[in-house]
Amino acid sequence: MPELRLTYFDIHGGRGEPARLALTLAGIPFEDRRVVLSDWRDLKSEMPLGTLPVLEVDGYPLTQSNAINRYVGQLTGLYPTDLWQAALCDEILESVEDISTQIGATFRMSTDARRTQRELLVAGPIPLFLGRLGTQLRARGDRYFADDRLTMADLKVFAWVRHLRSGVLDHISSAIVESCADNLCAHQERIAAEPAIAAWYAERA
Ligand SMILES: N[C@@H](CCC(=O)N[C@@H](CS)C(=O)NCC(=O)O)C(=O)O
Repeated sequence: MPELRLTYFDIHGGRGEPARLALTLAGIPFEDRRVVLSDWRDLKSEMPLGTLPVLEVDGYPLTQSNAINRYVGQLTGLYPTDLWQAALCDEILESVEDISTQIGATFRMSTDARRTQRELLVAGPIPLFLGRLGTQLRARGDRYFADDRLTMADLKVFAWVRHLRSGVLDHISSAIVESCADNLCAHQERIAAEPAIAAWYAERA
């Protein structure tokens, strides 16, 4: 097994969380390097693309969260080996990335611009996406997004939905998921109840 160090912000959720959870579920040791915002300015220039997450594999850095998710997914057995199921898994990884990018851009805005932009997202793109994601989950059996079992796609959706429901995003109601796609809430709660995941968050409450 390679030596792994995953660098990401010291938050619950976000782009680094699916890889943290996958490695934890599989019991694969890794260094969970957490960056506090006050240290980020100095660290940013050391990162290959100036962004996080970064996974170092035997000292070699890998950027781009979904590249990390696919690599970690294969390492942990949480990425489908069947080509079609892998494509379905990728579809979800990339869809969540699209909407996360839109929300992520609001963090860099002024207070007023952030409010306006988040209100625009709440008025259209977020509910639309949640509804469609819920429909996809239902069409695939209403438990998992690909391969009839837990994969990186589920962990990516889980981390995003958990973040939305936590209420930490100003101007985005924590009830938005429930009102658009309650099956996504059930999906999130089911994954949260996995013993290794429940223990992970209990330790970091
Ligand atoms: N497409 C990249 C986006 C990376 C990204 O924007 N990461 C955010 C955190 S989730 C970041 O590093 N923000 C701090 C910055 O850009 O200075 C990926 O998927 O990894």
